[in-house]
Amino acid sequence: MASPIPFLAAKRTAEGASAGILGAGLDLTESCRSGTRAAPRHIRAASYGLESYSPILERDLEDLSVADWGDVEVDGMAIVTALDTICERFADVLQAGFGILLGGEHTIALAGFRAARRVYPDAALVQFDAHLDIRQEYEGAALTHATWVHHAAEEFGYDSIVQLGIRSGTREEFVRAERCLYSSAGLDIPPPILEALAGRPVYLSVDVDVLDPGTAPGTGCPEPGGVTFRELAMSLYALRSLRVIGADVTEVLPETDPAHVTALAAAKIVRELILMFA
Ligand SMILES: [Mn+2]
Repeated sequence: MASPIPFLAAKRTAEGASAGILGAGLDLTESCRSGTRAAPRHIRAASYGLESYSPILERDLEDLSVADWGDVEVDGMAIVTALDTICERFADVLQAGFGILLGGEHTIALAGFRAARRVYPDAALVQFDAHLDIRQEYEGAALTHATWVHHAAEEFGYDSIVQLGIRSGTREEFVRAERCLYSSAGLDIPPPILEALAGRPVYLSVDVDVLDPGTAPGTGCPEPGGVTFRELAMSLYALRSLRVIGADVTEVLPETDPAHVTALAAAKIVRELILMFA
């Protein structure tokens, strides 16, 4: 396991922290290319390139206490055990306060959402992603980065799931996604859906491939036609009224990330999420 690099002003211990970061470099089921296991380290390293202050939010990480919980060791584990292990550790992070899970492949979002539901039984999932990820199975496997939303829906109900930025999936996936509380190519949540979420704890899952490959080329399954960083950031700011209790940022692939811009985008998303919700 790579030794954790503190995120900006992060402390090493969880005590008294208002937010916690946990790395989960799961890298088992990628279909396009692997390498996401290195992502948590690269995202933490990229955070050194950012100011701790957000001029849009007018808040500073230095006014908060962020704990770095290190990385979950998942090397050599089968997928079921790996997800259980991530869920256990992340539930501890969420018990302590607002939590960020750093991927790793997007499958970790199932562990993240399970942990969220364990701590907050009524939690809803808001997914930013180019892909629906709602296949029933993928290449003969049940638990993969392309099927995790199907599992989340079966375990916790389609009415707990909102999908944004979607621009890829099979015909069957798009039919199944109609059962979700909301599923859209757009990034905005319509007022009635926002209202439905307003009374519930919310877990956010951000796959960096929701961004256009021109903005975030370093990802496992880049999908043309995505949004700019600014557009994604604006839609995250629009969630400020919600009670977001945790989030993941997944699918950074360092080896295809020229100039580390994708890791940098992920780090900035993490900063803004902590400043908004911790
Ligand atoms: Mn995706």
